[in-house]
Amino acid sequence: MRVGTALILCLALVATACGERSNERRFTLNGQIETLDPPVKNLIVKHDEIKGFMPAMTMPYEVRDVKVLDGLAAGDLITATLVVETNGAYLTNIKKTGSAPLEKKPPEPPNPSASSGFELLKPGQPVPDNAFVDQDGRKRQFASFKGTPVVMTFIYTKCPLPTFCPLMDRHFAALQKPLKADPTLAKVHLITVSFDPATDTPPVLKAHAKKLEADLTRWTFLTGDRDEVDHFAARFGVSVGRAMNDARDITHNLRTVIIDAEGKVVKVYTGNEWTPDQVLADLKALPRSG
Ligand SMILES: [Cu+2]
Repeated sequence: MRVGTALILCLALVATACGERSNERRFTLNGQIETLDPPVKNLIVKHDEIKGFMPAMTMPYEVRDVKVLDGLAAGDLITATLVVETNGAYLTNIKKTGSAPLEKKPPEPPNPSASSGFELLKPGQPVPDNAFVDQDGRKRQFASFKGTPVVMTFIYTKCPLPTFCPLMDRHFAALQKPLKADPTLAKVHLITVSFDPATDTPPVLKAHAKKLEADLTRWTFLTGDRDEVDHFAARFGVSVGRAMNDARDITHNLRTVIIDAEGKVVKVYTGNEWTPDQVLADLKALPRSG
């Protein structure tokens, strides 16, 4: 009897483990290490297209075990396995295949105005009053959000990497509850702007919002004319690259912005390292208005 129970338990555990593994997808990645800081479990890799998953790009990747970085250095050409899970992604089986001089290029211009003709917004400057369309297909001027502090981020719903746009979505979803619970922050509005209007039409954004259990009275999803969205996003340092042969093939960075009730920039977070707690602390530090 006891043996039987134990056996059933074992089988259940094996089944769970298998089930988890089936959510995991593995891809072969070929590229070059651009930056590697051994104490950090993070390396920046410029890599080729991963067929069926993502275009060629340069991105930060995590490793689960720093040991896999032993003997590796910036400039090394590598082949590795990219493991993509529901809520994360990491590199493993990293093998050095050679090395090459690193391409010399500034990582990101501190001010993209030179290339885009648009000045980066500084804290205290007003956010431009761009025209958008929301998840219900309604026209929305950005200025219509004045009166409450706003946390805004930029994404596209087809983003393949769980540590990029989907992480921004998860962070925003996680912010909903503490914002609602804190009377001093209850009015804060969340805005997610998609820079992929070709795919992210209002109905797609609406379905995306539903999947995230977004409370649409406090969280709005916007899109609009592609060039206008690009220009608006560029003012915060967002750069979006699209493949010549397929506009849905997108390479991008991340920016998340805190905007005060008067519609002025307070703070811009770069990358994916900010946490909901940090945003909550920064929102609490805002001077009280009305
Ligand atoms: Cu993305």
